[in-house]
Amino acid sequence: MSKERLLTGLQPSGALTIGNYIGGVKRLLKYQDEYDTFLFVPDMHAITVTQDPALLHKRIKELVAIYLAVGIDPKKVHLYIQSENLYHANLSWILECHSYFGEMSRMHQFKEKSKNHENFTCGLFTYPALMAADILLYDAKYVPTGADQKQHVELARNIADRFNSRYGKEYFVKPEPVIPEVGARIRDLQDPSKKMSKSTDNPKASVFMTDDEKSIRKKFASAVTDSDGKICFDEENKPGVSNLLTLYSVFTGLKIDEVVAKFQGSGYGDLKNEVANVVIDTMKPIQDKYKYYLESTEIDEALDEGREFTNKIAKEKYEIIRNVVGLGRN
Ligand code: ATP
Ligand code: LTN
Repeated sequence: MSKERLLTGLQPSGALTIGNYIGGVKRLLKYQDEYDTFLFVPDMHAITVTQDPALLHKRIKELVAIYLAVGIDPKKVHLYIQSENLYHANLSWILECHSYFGEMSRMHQFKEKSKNHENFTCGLFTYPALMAADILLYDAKYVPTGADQKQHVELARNIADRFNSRYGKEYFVKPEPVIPEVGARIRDLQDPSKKMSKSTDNPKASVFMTDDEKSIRKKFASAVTDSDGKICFDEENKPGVSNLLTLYSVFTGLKIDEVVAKFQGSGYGDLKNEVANVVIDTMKPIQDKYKYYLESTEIDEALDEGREFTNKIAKEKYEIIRNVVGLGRN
């Protein structure tokens, strides 16, 4: 039996944090064996806000290098760049013409990102139609994302439904969002009331997957804790210490209780030091591979292959849809 299709993308909006690693990238390793997996870099989504062109090129490459370094196998996964496939934008236009201003206006991410700016782009507003195109082009059944993207996948479902019923056939597969069960949410090291995020303004707040040993140690050493000096897990009253315990737990596989027991009688300094050790031990081999891939031809080989393969599939789907809505000659 052929495998079901799963598709996802991570924006190249900055270096990945250890939060992204735990909550996003690591999951992909399991998916690549279980599903027909499409993993792409949504670079066209990135330019909905202003980008430095040279930096964007660099980040796209770095993101692919990280995927390969953690163990994404391009023999199993279709790895490609959104902008190298013109059908995404073409289908996006057709889908925009099958979506409503009202529903787009209700998207939380748009409301959030536009609220403090006078000049936001039209692309920021129509972004969910492009995301729907990314998904519907490939008949993807499952779409793993963070919780903030669930509404966009639901919109893609609604657009698919509307399109199918308007044209009287199941032209598009209705995708399902796959949101991780409330697993470990890694928190900002300087303000543990927030989640650790790659687009932070404070470099001490996030540990990046590519940070060197010295900066990882420094960042954990200056992580905000509290003044009572006791090591116990209490996310509400001791979010900083609980975050460190969570990190130790996910990086070692020990249960939280076991971690708390292990650190009884230790000070915060020991805990921070040990957390830094396990993070460094996990990241070091990934970083070595990352450096290797950045210099190798394997990134281009994987992306060329992904581009060829996905262009064929996307063209077929796009031609059907173009014809169905009455565009061009039939
Ligand atoms: P940005 O700062 O650009 O919004 P982000 O770091 O908040 O990025 P997303 O791009 O929103 O991350 O999410 C990518 C993936 O990483 C998602 O699967 C999300 O669940 C996971 N993720 C992001 N931050 C964390 C975190 N702090 N802890 C656990 N998982 C996380
Ligand atoms: N909007 C997503 C990235 C993204 C995506 C997609 C994810 C663009 N197109 C299609 C899954 C499927 C984000 O910002 N994380």
